[in-house]
Amino acid sequence: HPTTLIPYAERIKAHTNPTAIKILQIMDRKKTNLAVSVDVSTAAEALEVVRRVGASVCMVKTHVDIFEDFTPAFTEELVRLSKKLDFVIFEDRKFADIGNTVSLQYSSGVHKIASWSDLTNAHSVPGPGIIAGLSKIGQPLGRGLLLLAEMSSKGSLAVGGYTEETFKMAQEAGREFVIGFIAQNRVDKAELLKEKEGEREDYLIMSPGVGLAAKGDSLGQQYRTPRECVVDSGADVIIVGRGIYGVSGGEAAVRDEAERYRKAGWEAYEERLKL
Ligand code: 6AU
Repeated sequence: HPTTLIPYAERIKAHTNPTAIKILQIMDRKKTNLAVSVDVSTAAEALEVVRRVGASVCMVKTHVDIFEDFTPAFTEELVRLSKKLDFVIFEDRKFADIGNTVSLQYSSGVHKIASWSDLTNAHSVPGPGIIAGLSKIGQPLGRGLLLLAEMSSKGSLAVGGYTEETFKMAQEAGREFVIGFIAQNRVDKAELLKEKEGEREDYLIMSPGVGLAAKGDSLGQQYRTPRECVVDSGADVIIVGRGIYGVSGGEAAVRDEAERYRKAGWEAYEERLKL
């Protein structure tokens, strides 16, 4: 795939969305394609994990609706840490409703996601209105959106024609707001990429379901190694949750594990540039 042979730094010029540019700049600057998912049950614990792994990641992914103790103080502190430790914030909200509803869910409620999260994601199942509803809120703020084109879980229905139509929906919407996909493969197939005035269409592929130890969990999650994701399947960013924050051995162990995944992801990226 042509995109996978281009260094992250060189891909910056193919983007106009501020969040996409920021992600690629951070990846290049910190030598990391690792995103850590902090799916712990309290905001306090999540901030502890972020302080430990922040130096090793390009992105911190949250599910703020999991926290028992969510307050706006959490997002204030997360934003402060994102500036201090140089990472992008990704609230993994997986919007899945009509445009009008998702624009309210994105801007309002307790979480006010658009006000603090650089990046979020959405299912394509409702059709292009979901992108229009989210972009109305997020694009003026410089936010970015990923569409879920495939999932890591066993038996996922996001395959074949669904995946292809999701790619086309993103392509139709344009790259001002939709900057890539949650997927297990390069869903932006080379033959579908268009060139406009010499500018390549460039999408960021972010892959969850990554583990160096486990092969899966008891609820259908399936893991691949960083190398399988980045070299074999062409992922740009690897997303790791339990593999990092779930490691036993306390604070230092979590920090070391994040470094181990960062190295594995970066070595895989360097390997694929030589293909
Ligand atoms: O590494 P884990 O299994 O502990 O966590 C994986 C994280 C979770 C999931 O909600 C999320 O990645 N995820 C997603 C995302 C990021 O959208 C899609 C998917 O297909 N599989 C998946 O696990 O926070």
